[in-house]
Amino acid sequence: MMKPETTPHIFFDYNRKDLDNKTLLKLYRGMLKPRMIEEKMLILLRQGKVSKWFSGIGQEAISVGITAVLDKDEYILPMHRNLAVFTMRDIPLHRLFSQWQGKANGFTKGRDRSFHFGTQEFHIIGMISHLGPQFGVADGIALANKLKGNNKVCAVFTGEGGTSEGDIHEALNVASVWQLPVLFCIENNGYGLSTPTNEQYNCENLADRGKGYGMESHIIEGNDILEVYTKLKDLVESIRTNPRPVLLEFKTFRMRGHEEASGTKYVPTDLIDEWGLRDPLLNFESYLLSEGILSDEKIQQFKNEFKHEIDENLDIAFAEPKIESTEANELNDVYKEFKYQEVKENLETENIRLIDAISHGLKQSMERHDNLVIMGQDVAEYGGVFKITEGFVEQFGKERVRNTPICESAIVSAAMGLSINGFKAVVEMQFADFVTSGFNPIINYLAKNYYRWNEKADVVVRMPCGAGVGAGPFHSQTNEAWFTHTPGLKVVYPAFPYDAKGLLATSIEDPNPVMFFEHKALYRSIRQDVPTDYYTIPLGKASLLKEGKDVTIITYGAGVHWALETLDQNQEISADLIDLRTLIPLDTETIYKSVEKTGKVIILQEDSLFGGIASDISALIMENCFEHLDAPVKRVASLETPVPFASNLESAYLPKNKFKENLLDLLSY
Ligand SMILES: Cc1ncc(C[n+]2csc(CCOP(=O)(O)OP(=O)(O)O)c2C)c(N)n1
Repeated sequence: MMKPETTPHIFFDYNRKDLDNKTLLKLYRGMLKPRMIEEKMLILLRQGKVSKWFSGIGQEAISVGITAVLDKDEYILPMHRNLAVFTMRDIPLHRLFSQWQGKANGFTKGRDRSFHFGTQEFHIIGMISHLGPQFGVADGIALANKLKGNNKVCAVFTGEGGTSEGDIHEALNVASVWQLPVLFCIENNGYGLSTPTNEQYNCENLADRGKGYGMESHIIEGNDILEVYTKLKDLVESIRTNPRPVLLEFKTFRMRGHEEASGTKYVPTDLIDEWGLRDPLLNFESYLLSEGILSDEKIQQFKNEFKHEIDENLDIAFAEPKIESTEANELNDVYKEFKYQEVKENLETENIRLIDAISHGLKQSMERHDNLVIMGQDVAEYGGVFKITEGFVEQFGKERVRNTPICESAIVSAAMGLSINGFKAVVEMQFADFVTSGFNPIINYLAKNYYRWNEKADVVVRMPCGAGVGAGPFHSQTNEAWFTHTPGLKVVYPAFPYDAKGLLATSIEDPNPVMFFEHKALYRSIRQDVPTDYYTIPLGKASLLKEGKDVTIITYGAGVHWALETLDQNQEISADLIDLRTLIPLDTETIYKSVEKTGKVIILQEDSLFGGIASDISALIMENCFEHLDAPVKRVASLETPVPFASNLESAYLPKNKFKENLLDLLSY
């Protein structure tokens, strides 16, 4: 709350309510420490000892107030101006300093910068550069809290610029529909990187948007520490007993540049002066002095204490050597170690379709892992558009089989949050094509998280894919190459019911993110005898479906069935037929062994040619088996066009028909 100009040195009309002096001093010290760290960082920056700095000077009251009201085991998801969140959780300063210098005692082994890290120890989940996904991750963490029934609250931050991102809208909507206990905190500090609020949004207050989401919202004077603290304290207590999301807009101001190098030339100086009068630390200091709670000696004592702590910890960080690593070490941290446990199949089988195998496998995984949650559009009562989850709600309940709004990005982010807070998630893309709308968190969050700060992303994304069903450009793509290119993801692509069931079980067991491709044209056309109980198949092992001597055929998905058909109709061809089953990790051993035997290779892929996995397999063979080759490696793939709708155009697009011709060409080389 602002005070009329009666007391010139104190801008705010502070109301301490029933807060004791100890609490007031804790809040003061909470703001003083990050301010002093920042001032030191600005000096180090000028000396070239720190490479980049995002300043939160002038915004400390928000981080301090929120962190002070939450319990230490309640998750906070800060952004780049929330140093006080880290200091309030008592992270040893030398670890923060090491993090900023890219050293081993930081939180990312030198792999990510500044505040881009999380730490389970301190229940802080740091940002990724893309800003928006944080809100969805908070949804997932809060959903896990709700499912555990632990009455915990989770707080997540964004700047007002970030609120323009679709991820933010999606996550707010999901939180409201699911009534998730999250404090969504917008720090409205006047500017994005350089963009003022009137070029960022066109409503009076961002808190007004709460109404549109069906969500309680409040505007809070972000520089008045007592207003922040007391309002948040009441809210958090109320959310703990009545779980719900709340949208908070904190009015504040960014006193320095976006980062130090970018300056503040575009900010009118009178604005900086005006907000300087509202400095949260100096105002509160004056107030405490005027109330006799603080004295000049006490201030000096606190400052000496913090200066000593900062200097001592800086010495530790500076003394730490530069980080060293090896290629093997770096590669070793792309995936979390997963000790595959074989679950043997039972003898009883049932003759079922690919779609049934996936459904049965998924159901048995739900029975096995009571922390597994399925999320997707129309997956609950309706059973999903392909009916894979039909009957699941009756067996597992709506909490674990969740219909989602149409918002792939927020749901993938929420899956990440579930994983952080102890759950496993399977996300069903209604069609693999729609993964484009959830691309950002898959590529930037799920895939990179383990490498960045060794936190797993225990998520499987199910991808009903592929052409041959007359579904046109937006319901037919087989887009595995977008993911095989991204380190950190595993990519599984079965062609048979037996494989699909066992590989899905393993994918769900595996704590790493798995993109699980399911070919729609095979769903109902391919049957097999499949063991009735739960069993696993290891990822990264191809299967040799046929053995021959003249040529190696490498393929996966629908291609396997096209190759089988071709070989069936041309019994004279003696071929090794390799069904890859898993694209990442790729079973190069089986590939090389076969190529060394046959000397000729044809790779068949349903996706269009350029940049597909066939090209990489071809390159690997050239590099590793060149001496054994009797002919150039041949790749056969779809036309370089989008997938057309009309059936004759679609057949002409797909490589099925030209496969035989290419195979015969190769054999006669
Ligand atoms: C998706 C994405 N687009 C652009 C950027 C570049 N960028 C980083 S921070 C920023 C401004 C953020 O403004 P705001 O959310 O208001 O936070 P503030 O920095 O003001 O605290 C921009 C444009 C980014 N990191 N991610």
